Amino acid sequence: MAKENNGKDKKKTLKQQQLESYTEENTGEFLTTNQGLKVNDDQNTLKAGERGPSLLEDFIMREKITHFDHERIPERIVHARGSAAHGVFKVYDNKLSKYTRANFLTNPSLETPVFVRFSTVAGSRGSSDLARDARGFAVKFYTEEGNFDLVGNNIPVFFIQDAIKFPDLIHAVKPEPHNEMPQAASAHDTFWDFISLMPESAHMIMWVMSDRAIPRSYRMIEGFGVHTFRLVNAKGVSTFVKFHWKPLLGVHAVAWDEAQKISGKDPDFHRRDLWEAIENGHFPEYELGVQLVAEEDEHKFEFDLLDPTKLIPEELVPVQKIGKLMLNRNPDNFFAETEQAAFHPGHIVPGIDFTSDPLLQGRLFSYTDTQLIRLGGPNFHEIPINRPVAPMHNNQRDGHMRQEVNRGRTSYQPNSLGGGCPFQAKMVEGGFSSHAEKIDAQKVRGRSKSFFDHFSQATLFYNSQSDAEKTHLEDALTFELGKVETVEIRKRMLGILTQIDTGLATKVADGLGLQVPARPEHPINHSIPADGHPNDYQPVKTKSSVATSAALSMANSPKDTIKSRKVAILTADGVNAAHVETMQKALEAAGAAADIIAPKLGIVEGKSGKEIPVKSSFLTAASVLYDAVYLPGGTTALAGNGDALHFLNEAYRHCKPIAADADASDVLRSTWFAEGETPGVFTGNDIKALAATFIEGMKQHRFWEREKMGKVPA
Ligand code: HDE
Repeated sequence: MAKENNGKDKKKTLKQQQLESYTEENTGEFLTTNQGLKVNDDQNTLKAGERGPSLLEDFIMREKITHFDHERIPERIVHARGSAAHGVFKVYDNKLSKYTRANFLTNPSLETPVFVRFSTVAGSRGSSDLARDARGFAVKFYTEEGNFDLVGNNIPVFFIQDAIKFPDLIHAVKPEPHNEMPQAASAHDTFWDFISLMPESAHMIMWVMSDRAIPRSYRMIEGFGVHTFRLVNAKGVSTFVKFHWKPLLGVHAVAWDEAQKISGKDPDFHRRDLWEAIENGHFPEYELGVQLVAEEDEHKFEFDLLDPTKLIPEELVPVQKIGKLMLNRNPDNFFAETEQAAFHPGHIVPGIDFTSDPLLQGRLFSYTDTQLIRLGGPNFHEIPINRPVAPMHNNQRDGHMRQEVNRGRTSYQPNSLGGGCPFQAKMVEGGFSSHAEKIDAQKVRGRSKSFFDHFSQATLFYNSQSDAEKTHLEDALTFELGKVETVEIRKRMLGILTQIDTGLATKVADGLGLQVPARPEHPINHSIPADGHPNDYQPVKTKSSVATSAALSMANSPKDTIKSRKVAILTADGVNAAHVETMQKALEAAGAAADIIAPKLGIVEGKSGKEIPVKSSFLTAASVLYDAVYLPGGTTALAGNGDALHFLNEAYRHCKPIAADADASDVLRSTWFAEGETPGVFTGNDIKALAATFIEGMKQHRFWEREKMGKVPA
């Protein structure tokens, strides 16, 4: 595959240069202890005689084993499973300088190094990438004014409105405490018990039950900052902002049946996809977008900008694209970089500030706290991946694993012995100063009434989905609640669904063999505090001023490229080698990769005698690992090959584009879908024309309308 742009040849970013000073390579070197002592045998312990006991004196063995014993650190309590890459961010122009003094958002000549980590939320470090779950999208910008972390998700809203509920939410979704099952799955009683008692999660539930929760690739997800933040300009004027990432490849998902199968065939599917794309020069790209709301417009919406269970429909405030992120380098070492990266929504730079969103406020505490236990002490900012490229100088000292050797006598302020250094920076000198938000309030442990509409945007999301997306959402809810054993919880969830859409509730109830409960006149809220008056906490449904929003449906995502998609070419001896070559060339010219699959490894011999090297056999390949399938003519042998027929049937079931030479009909006749014309199945003997139609079909990603014809038993 052609390398479009080799990140390694480009000028090294400041961060890359910094990281390189910490790298180590063994090539051509002697083996040493950690003290630099050359070792002449690290395969045999020092013993009292060849058959005698090992000696305590053996410092080489002790050092090797001691280090090994301490290799593991606690995994992240959430987002434990992740993959990351280095890249760069560049803003398009200086238009945002009206709103922010952040240099990296206003200076188009700056290329800011970034490190981006994608993750699932609930599963452990070794769990499958394809779990039904939200995805983390955490970006660390190493700006010249300090690190800015945009620690977002691929879903623009969250389950809860207040950080104090986060431990409850996570305890409910994680494997159940008595038997530690199920791994990386929300389809179990404790999760739905919690959710069915938590009406504020209704909107988020629509998103995590949608196909957004089973992405095709990390390169094909959106990202959202979720909370409303502030941009602050040089005059101190603040503007509310929501951050968005939009992938250039569009937003695409897999089918749920496929996701479950990928989890077995290749649990590293997303990790591998990201790694390979970058190695092959298909650098993932995302545009950064902002929705801006003037301070004086804070209360003009039917929802509260501080409520993290709400989004701002793009129909009300358009997303302005302001810059582009490109991921162009894989990490050198997973542990040193991906695992030790410490993100924090509280890492901000001048020109960006927080709002009082109660979820964000709690996060500002949690992220440093969690690193103290996970990375082992207060000096985690000195780990190479976490170091800013901006200089660090302060009076913080000592602690476990301190790296910096601070010179001088003074580590306090004010001082005269150290010349008053380090100096505090005025705003004009780049000093950060918190936005002077006026607050005049009484202390209360409670919530604003403006947070009480839990259902309108859940309905907006549902109404904005395509027919296929609606069906997938209904199926997902039926699946998840079907795994719940406590019937009362299923019923309570149906009660919540009636408040979102009675049609949806009816379909799910039908699948569960239950009656749809009557839609309550007043929406229920089971989470009323013991000392609260029930009416004080009743959810209210406000009429949304937007009926449907195009941006909420993946069906409206750009579908104009097949770059980096994977195509399986099914072959057997006697195959039409000329057609294989033409198809392969056409696909590669469009940026896709085409793999030759055959009954066994080695080579297949074309009818012309041409030998074609085989990439995978049916034993190691699987249709779920590909985006599309091509079946050339001359493959009659596959008509009697169960693995090949399963491959085709399964690709058909998952609504993938399939191209076949007209004279491959002997094989097609043996598949489930042989009869008649169906969407996304392309046949013909003019190979160039077939390749062109196939490529156009692949741009559509999936032909979901096929599902209406019934499921293929594959
Ligand atoms: Fe997190 N979250 N979170 N979160 N979060 C963590 O920090 C937390 C929330 C998100 O790739 C932890 O370093 C609380 C929303 C991402 O390393 C922890 C609350 C959003 C990542 C933590 C939230 C996120 C984390 C675990 C509710 C989307 C992975 C390890 C108030 C905007 C970052 C760590 C990475 C990780 C706490 C809610 C995104 C425990 C208390 C909302 C992408 O600090």
